Amino acid sequence: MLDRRQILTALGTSALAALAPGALLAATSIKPDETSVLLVIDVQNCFLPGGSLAVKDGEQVVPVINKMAKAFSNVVMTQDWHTPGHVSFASVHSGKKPFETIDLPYGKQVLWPDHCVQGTDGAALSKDLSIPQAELIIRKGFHKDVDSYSAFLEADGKTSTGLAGYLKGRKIKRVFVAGLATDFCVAWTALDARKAGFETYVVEDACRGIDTQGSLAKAWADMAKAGVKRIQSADIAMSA
Ligand code: VGL
Ligand code: ZN
Repeated sequence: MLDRRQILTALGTSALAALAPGALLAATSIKPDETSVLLVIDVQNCFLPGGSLAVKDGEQVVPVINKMAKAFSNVVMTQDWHTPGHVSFASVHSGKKPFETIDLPYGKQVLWPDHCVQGTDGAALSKDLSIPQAELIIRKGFHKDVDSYSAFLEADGKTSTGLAGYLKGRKIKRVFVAGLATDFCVAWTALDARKAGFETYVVEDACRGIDTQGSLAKAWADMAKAGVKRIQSADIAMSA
């Protein structure tokens, strides 16, 4: 009979590491630190049930985000914040309907129902969010002729929101993205976070997507290619 030491030798050290429960935990549990930030994207009434651009099951992200946020000392939220008559609204393009696309000077634009108009109740953050430590709210999409899905760069690909500079100034290295919608503002934010040099995670169960014309599958493929890490909220360590 082999004794314990002989079995371990036969398995080799890498197999041993994989078998050790502590090592398994260390491999799957991510502990946010002072260099980490949680970005809570667009958890606004317009994207929630009853809203003008309601994301299916969007309300389900709120308790997940509230719980996860307790593991972060740095939390930044975003608000989609459009002018009345914003260029992304189908209503300002004659003959166009929501979810159709048009070509704008900066590229292809999906057209949306009117949503998140500055100062309206639809643009307000969900009253069910409970993240008192949130340190900054970035508003985006406030230039009438340019959309901004990303929290970092407007859709022209060059106008900065200032978020990368803020995070770098605060010595942030790791960005965790959650909220609405997976395939638009979450994905564009995560892709730009990578471009800006941050280690980037998207917390899948803390997001919900719109999924128009294959957008959700494309978003995950683009994020994987860019090195965005796809995780679940259970992968985040909730205590020391
Ligand atoms: C969003 C479509 C239009 C989002 C914002 O938050 O994902 N989607 N505006
Ligand atoms: Zn919008």
